[in-house]
Amino acid sequence: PRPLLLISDLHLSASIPHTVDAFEHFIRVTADSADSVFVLGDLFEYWIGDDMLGADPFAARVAALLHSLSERGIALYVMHGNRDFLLGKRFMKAAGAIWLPDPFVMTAFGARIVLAHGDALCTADRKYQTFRRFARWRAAQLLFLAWPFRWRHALAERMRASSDEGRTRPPSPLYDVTHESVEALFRTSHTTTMIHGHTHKPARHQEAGGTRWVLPDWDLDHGTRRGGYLRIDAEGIHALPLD
Ligand code: OKV
Ligand code: MN
Repeated sequence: PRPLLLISDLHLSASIPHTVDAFEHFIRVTADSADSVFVLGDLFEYWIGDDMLGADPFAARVAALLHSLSERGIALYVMHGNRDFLLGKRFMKAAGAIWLPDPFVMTAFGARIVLAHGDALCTADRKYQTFRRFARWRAAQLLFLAWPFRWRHALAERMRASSDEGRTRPPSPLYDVTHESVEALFRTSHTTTMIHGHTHKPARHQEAGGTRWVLPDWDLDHGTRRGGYLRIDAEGIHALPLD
């Protein structure tokens, strides 16, 4: 049986060409022998509506690249992240993807595994959780999506600029998952294995009576070579670097 591959937090945009190249290699070469590819959120740096597919050639190019997976018989599953939670039906169709709710429990090689983006687990960051509740509200989304494209683009630019300013180094524990939320997700999902991204701190933790795998973010454009993926096969779960 072929392996499952999981990635997250690529934050793709036309302004990070080396990361885009690494992603293209992953889809064309690394994933070629896989059963399926799971994207656990934040594939894109931002997403302001599926009309980006018509307005932004970069968005259309990524969707077409993803579509090559289903054409080769490789299933593609896409979960929303905190940045691209407006990815909708039109994108999923263009990418040949199946949308996954967050959290999602799957059975792989006989094991129950809970998948999540990870932002909902960062419950110490009250300010972010308030934004999340508001922006995931159906009415707020429909109102935002009804705005002209250039207004949405301008708001997104401003929000991203102010979020970059607020970034702390070293990252504050405020932006990591809390033990209580991890424990609660293990309990409610009846699992002892969890995979998520978002925190940009790739690791394998033994905690709350389970194993918690954290996916790496990708960045090959700032003098860095961050990135990688998880592979699940009959042998278990393994963290792998990019080729
Ligand atoms: C996404 C984040 C920018 C973090 C706005 C309703 C509102 C959706 C939206 C606008 C912004 C997504 C969709 C983006 C996430 C940022 C900066 C920081 C921490 C509304 C529904 F408010 F107008 F009603 N948005 N975009 N950030 O640019 O992709 O997650 S985004
Ligand atoms: Mn994220």
